Amino acid sequence: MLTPTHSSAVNCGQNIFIGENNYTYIRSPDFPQNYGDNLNCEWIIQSPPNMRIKLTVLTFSLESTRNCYYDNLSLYDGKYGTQKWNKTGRYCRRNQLTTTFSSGQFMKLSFKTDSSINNRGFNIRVTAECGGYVTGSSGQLTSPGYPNLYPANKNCVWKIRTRPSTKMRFQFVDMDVNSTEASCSQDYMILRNGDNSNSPFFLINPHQGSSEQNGHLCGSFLPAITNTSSNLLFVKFVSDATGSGRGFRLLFEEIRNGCGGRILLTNENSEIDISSPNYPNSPDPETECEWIVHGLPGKKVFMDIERLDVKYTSRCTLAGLEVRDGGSQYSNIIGTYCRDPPHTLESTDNILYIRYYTNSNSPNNGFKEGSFVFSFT
Ligand SMILES: [Ca+2]
Ligand SMILES: [Ca+2]
Repeated sequence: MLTPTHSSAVNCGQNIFIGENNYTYIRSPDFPQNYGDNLNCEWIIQSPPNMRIKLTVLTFSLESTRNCYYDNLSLYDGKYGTQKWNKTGRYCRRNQLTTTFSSGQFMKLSFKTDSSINNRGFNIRVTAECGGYVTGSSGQLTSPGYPNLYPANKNCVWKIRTRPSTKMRFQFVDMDVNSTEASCSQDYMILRNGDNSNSPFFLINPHQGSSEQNGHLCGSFLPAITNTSSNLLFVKFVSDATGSGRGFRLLFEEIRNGCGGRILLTNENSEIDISSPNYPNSPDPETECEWIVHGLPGKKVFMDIERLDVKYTSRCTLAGLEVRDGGSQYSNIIGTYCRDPPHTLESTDNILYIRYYTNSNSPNNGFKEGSFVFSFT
């Protein structure tokens, strides 16, 4: 069933697209002979939407040192299915690198060697598997092989993610999942309100009465259009050994959460309080809001920060309040604050850009989300 996408090994670095039901290999240069000195190779791998990348390590033999400083293979995962790289590891020792999945559609491998002592290198098989992060302001998710019959024995987990500070509306437009409809125990789907296997079920099975809902979906009747309570949706699809169907097609789109926006200050309305969502309670995880505040022509915009309480990190990487002297994210920065902000800030002209953000992706991670209030005069 699998067909090779390349007849021979790819060389020192390449962009690779790995399709469904295909495979290829990433090999160190000259494999199975020893690799050379002073190499710097980079491979970027992309899988189809709704799939993630699987690396299976067949051979791995580098100059082996404690911290892998001399020769190494580094792996980078594309965060949330994008090409924002998260370094996941640096490897050089035998058995140190095992079967690895990307979190979404993208992965990067970087191979570096120094000027002495070489080994055979590596031979890694690359395939695409169902599941992973699906990121976008809207999009669709389909079962493997859709609209053809889905394969047996699949277990796919997707995490759909729209932009921070939005919620999501999702809708099934096709569903043909082969199971006994009452219990959905053969082939089924599970949807959860969040991004992990502990998030609460969506109990939206149209075949099941309210007391029978078990979190499983199957059959051919479409569940109602539903909203999530954050920007995250967990979707699982399971098929057993026999009996199949077309599967499903699910559409999603983000809906605004009501944070941020444009504010016009006028003579009658010269002071406005704004705050983080849910203030004085914590906002949803991974909240991001932008405000653009316009003053009257020729008048400055003042901003009083009455209270700022966000998770402190150096450079405010996790959370903060960013203020810019102008009307966009590219305007000159006035400051980014996550502790002890100045009491008053002011614009040069009559416009101020304000961004509030937190990068906590789990509501249960134990840190206190920020809250603040400020006003303009
Ligand atoms: Ca070396
Ligand atoms: Ca089945």
